[in-house]
Amino acid sequence: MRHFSEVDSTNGQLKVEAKAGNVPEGTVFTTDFQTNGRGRLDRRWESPPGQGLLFSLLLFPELPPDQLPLISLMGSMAVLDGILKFMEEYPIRCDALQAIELKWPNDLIVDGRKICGILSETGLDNQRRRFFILGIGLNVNQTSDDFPEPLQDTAVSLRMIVGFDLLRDHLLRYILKELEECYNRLKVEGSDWIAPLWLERSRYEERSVTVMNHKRKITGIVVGLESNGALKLRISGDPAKVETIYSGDVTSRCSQDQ
Ligand code: BT5
Repeated sequence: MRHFSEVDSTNGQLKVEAKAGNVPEGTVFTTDFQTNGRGRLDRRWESPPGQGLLFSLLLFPELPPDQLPLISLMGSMAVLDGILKFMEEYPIRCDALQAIELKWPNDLIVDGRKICGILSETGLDNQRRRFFILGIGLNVNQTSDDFPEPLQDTAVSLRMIVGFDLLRDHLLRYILKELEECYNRLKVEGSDWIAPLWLERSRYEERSVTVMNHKRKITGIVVGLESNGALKLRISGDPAKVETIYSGDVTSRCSQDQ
């Protein structure tokens, strides 16, 4: 584990080291502040100094490239379990944590507000081995005012849910333990369990969702996930048509009876 008090992006730094073959599988880069925290599609991840968890984990998964998105789904489940197990250590019961939900493909949300985002990146090292970087940003101790203006209505932190500050280092340890357990399961059992488990835990099946995919808005009912994690939608207005969505942003999700 390497900690930076400040860095441009933990994903960016880890990618440089991974490409050069300088770092082994399992390496974690963490920081208190990113000057250029990155989201997907050149978006930014904003986190004021010392309040969130910002880290990147290096893996060398033995999966075909089209299966790699499963690692992001696995990562979001591991982060959620890490949070829940960490909070079990606190003497106070926080039922509000049950409101944390998985959002396809890479987020955790609470009442529609984002609490965690994942940026997955791959590349080849100097021996042409494919590496995978799982970059995780989790809002921990921010108050609403700590988020920049445009995020104040769309972002939330653990502190805002439970009402008190949390020990970020301990939380990180819990999350890394969950990630390690999931990754070991992936190595032993293969990846078949990830998509069904994610679908069950997200309760996405049979729900109506709207996805923005390359500026195209697609609304439909979730009929499942492909084995590689892609979303299968029965398109609204054309029930015979099932479309597979490989990337995008879910912009709304209704329950079955809405
Ligand atoms: C993500 O992208 O959600 C992936 C974020 C990954 C961040 C981690 S931090 C450690 C590692 N190093 C990096 O440089 N990155 C990773 P995306 O789905 O594209 O969402 C980005 C959008 O989320 C932004 O455009 C904002 O609207 C919103 N956002 C930015 N910061 C946020 C925050 N702290 N909380 C909630 N939403 C945020």
